[in-house]
Amino acid sequence: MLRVKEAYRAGLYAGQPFSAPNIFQTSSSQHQPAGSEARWRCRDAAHHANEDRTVMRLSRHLLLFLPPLAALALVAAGCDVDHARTTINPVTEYGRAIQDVYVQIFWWTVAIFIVVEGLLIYAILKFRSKTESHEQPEQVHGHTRLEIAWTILPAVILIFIAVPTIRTIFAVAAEAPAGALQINVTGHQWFWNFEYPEYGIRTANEIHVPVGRPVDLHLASGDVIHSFWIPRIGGKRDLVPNRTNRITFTAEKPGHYFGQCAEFCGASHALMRFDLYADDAGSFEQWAENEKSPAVAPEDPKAREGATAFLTAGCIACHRIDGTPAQSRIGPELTHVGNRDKIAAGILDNTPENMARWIHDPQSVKPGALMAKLELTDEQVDAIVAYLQGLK
Ligand code: HEC
Ligand SMILES: [Cu+2]
Repeated sequence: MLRVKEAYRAGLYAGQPFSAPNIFQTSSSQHQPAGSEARWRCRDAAHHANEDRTVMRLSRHLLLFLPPLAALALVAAGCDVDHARTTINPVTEYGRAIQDVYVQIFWWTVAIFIVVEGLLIYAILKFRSKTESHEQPEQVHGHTRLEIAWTILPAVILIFIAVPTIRTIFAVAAEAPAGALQINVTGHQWFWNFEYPEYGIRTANEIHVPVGRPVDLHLASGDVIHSFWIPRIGGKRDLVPNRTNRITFTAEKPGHYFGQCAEFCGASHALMRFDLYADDAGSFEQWAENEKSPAVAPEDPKAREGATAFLTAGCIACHRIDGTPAQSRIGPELTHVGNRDKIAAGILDNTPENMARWIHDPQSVKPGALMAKLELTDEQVDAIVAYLQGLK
């Protein structure tokens, strides 16, 4: 009987609670004394239990490899050559303020990890079973001092995390400094319009800022809630209908920074991108000078044909080209669309082929796009493309 119990325990400890009670039942239901057959079965069960323990030991070794493998996968994922979308390499004081909190919390969690894992490993080694006995260890319930400690300690850690977090929340919500460059941003399904009141500039999907000068973004929405996010500049901040939110930052390094709407806003939310260029002061002024001038009437005959088609085919219902009768602001501003690197809110390179494809069938590029698909001949589209590409 003792052996049966042992086998039962062995089976149970090997994670086999079902096989062992079976043996127990067989031997008792048949009212057999610990006879030969029962003993044979028990030995068999103990043997299986041993085998199971070997398997478990093996799988435990395999488990040991999991953390390094996961770490390797993470490192490999970090090897992405395109760092345009990283938040941990900020180029503004705004981004750095957020990064600083992130780094502080990171080190707090590293310390907590080391302490907790250290205690765990210590306990595993110190209190592991040193004999083959499978007796239950002494069970401990309640330890007032320990319970007080593990309630107070996390509270203290939370305070250490909360103080810099709240301080940063207030710091990044501060008013823009005097002399900041104001840019009004309007999010639409699924593109961005930008307005520079100081320069009288209106543009879309491509935003230029001068390095070293504070920028004061006024964020509004034309329809639903969007979120302005340029990972390397900082963010995110929502664009809420009937409300103006603000972001202020100073770009510290010239460069091209990738932006993306960060709040689900409908079918093509993932295709609502934009680009920020931080220019040195000279090239910013040059860009601004060009942007604020009205569109120049084309001379090339095909482009002239395109200009007429643009005004008559229905495009003016939604688009604005400064210096022409097209003055609607439902769609993106097109006054200098030929100068932009991308079209369709960062989705397509601004090539004549892509622009023709877009005008022919916007919804095939961007599901649900709110630009009308007009019935135009290939010649009309080619002429319009020649016109728009010439709007430098
Ligand atoms: C019903 C309104 C509407 C009409 C009509 C319309 N568009 Fe658009 N257009 C839009 C909207 C909205 C977008 C932005 C789509 C997006 O990116 O999601 C757009 C985007 C564009 C873009 C890309 C701009 C950029 O910077 O991303 C071009 C080019 C364009 N339209 C040209 C035209 C031409 C040419 C016509 C006439 C054949 C036309 N549109 C007619 C609403 C319209
Ligand atoms: Cu959006």
